[in-house]
Amino acid sequence: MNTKNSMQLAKAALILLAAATFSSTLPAQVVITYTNGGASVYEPYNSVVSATDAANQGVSTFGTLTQTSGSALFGSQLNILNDGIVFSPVIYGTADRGNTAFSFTPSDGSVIEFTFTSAQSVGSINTFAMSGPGQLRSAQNYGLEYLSGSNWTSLFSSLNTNAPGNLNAGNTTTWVNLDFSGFAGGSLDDVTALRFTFQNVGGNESLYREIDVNAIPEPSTLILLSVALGGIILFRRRCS
Ligand SMILES: [Ca+2]
Ligand SMILES: [Ca+2]
Repeated sequence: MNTKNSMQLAKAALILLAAATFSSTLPAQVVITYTNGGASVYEPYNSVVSATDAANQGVSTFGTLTQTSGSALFGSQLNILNDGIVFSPVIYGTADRGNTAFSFTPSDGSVIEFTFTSAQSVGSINTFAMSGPGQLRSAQNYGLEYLSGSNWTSLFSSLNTNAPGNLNAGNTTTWVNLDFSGFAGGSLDDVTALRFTFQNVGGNESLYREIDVNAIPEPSTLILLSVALGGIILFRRRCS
């Protein structure tokens, strides 16, 4: 190969490397989907939600759920958010699906934090709200941040209240899905805490019923270390 060809090859390799570096540094997008049943169709009584997700009460990965700012309105309760139930006619009766006693109803600007007992690899999050017929209370709006190491990072500052089914377009959104599969490796990694900031919907009347965090624990540094040590020992044995 002559010098000119070598130079052209090197140049092409540099362009490819730059393109690869650029594409790998593009910001990942959280894909947000709003589920609704259609006009005047509300969350069914027997909603499919998880009682075993990473943030559920009694699951080993769940650390704490605390409200760090604002208040729970109308006699609502924070621990409704991770008991595995959107609504149960057996437990609550069918008289009023919009009953605030069976919800967490945050004041405008309320902040809650989930912590985990170990770093999590988060694939998706589902948030559920519920209302009685003709009410605004199933509409949702919040911002989301996550903690990795000692750094909080904002994923988005608010939901789209004009999305089909949300506040300004039918009021029947009851299920919001946050999909992190666009992130490197297909998940949002090294998450030790999540912070939700709730915004005013319908005069602070969103009746949140459940937050499901679908995640798996990160491989511990101990496992990584033992794998690395095993590799070194194997390499030395093969070389000797
Ligand atoms: Ca759950
Ligand atoms: Ca619940």
